[in-house]
Amino acid sequence: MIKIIPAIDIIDGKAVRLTQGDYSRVDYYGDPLDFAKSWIDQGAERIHIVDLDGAKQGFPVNFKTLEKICSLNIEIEFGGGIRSIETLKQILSIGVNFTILGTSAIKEPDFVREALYFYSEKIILGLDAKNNKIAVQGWQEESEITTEDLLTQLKTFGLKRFIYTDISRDGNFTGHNIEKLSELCEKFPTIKAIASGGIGSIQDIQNIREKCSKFENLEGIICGKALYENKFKLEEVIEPPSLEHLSPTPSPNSLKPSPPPPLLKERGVKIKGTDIFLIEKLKPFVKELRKKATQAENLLWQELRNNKLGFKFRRQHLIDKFIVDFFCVETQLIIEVDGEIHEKTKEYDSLREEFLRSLGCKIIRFSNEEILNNIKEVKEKIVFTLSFRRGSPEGRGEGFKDGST
Ligand code: AMZ
Repeated sequence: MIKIIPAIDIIDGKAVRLTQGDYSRVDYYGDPLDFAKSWIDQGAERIHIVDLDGAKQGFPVNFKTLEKICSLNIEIEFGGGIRSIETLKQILSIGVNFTILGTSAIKEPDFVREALYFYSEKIILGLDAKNNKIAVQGWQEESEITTEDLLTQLKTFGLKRFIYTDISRDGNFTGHNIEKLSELCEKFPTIKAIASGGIGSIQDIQNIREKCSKFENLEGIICGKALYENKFKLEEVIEPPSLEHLSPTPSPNSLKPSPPPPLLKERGVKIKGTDIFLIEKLKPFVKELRKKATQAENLLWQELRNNKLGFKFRRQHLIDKFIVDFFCVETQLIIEVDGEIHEKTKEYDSLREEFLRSLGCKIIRFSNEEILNNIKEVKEKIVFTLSFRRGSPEGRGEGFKDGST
């Protein structure tokens, strides 16, 4: 499945878009953190972040902003000003998953080789081209090296991913350079490709999906300005996960597990004893909620209880000071059932979710109707999500007896 990757370019702590990379044609859009949260809410799996000040100056400038986005617990690819192994390590240490190297691929080849030697899975080559020649230093300088030359060189040093941007199309909604992208995907099938630049409509995304469906190495499509200019919403172009290959208990080998999220305890969140007074105060409320459970909640509980899906769930579970509908300790999956009350508590809910996500929890939601009308599909979705979060050692849930259930 090709990921749709929303982009946040940053200048002076603000989310911006340039047109064709020109720093004098800048549109300001607001707080990068707000955009990141909105992309996450709309289902983004990864966010593309560029420090444009950093790309120009040769070292990351908007580090604090990046750190804040990293704390949201979403996969991040980041570039702009990474020119030394020390900077690279610093960027990885704050939780960035992939680092994008552009200028240094041309100007600091030794560093790039070292980076590929130690961190090949975490390096993405930023292949930003004008007339097929690589541009560097915030795209303000052009080199004589072609996209193919650079890919051929770096492939021998273990390059695993590249982002291809046709600078002439960036930020001007003329569609991606699919011809060139296809050529590169075909010529370098072992390197994963991400398309960037030119996306202005849902049709532009559809065109890439259709014309490049044969390339298994096409990993993603970056969308920037089109989202900021409301050409379409991210949630409209993110494909829902396919459930076709699901069996009720997927084998660990049939789906690639992601590394287990650290337990809340490991993240230093004290549950027992955090605020005994508060827990004691909330306990009757928990009981009350259980008594008032809706028909849908009860139906779902019948499916989740007693390890029926292979994982232990708790209901009306207290995490720190928040009560969640259903919680799987091992995978830290929260299932929320939305009812009328959620219409009135939207603001509180989003604060609560932000906090819970920051602890590494994954939240999925269903409406009462969804559960009552199609419990089978609801179950499949839960099993699907669980399968991606499995992989914890036996008995991880042990020791999590916080007295809160
Ligand atoms: O828009 C620009 N002028 C621009 C831009 N988007 N200049 C650089 N960049 C991005 C590249 C890549 O993701 O697309 O910065 C990153 C590379 O930075 P550096 O510092 O490694 O060249």
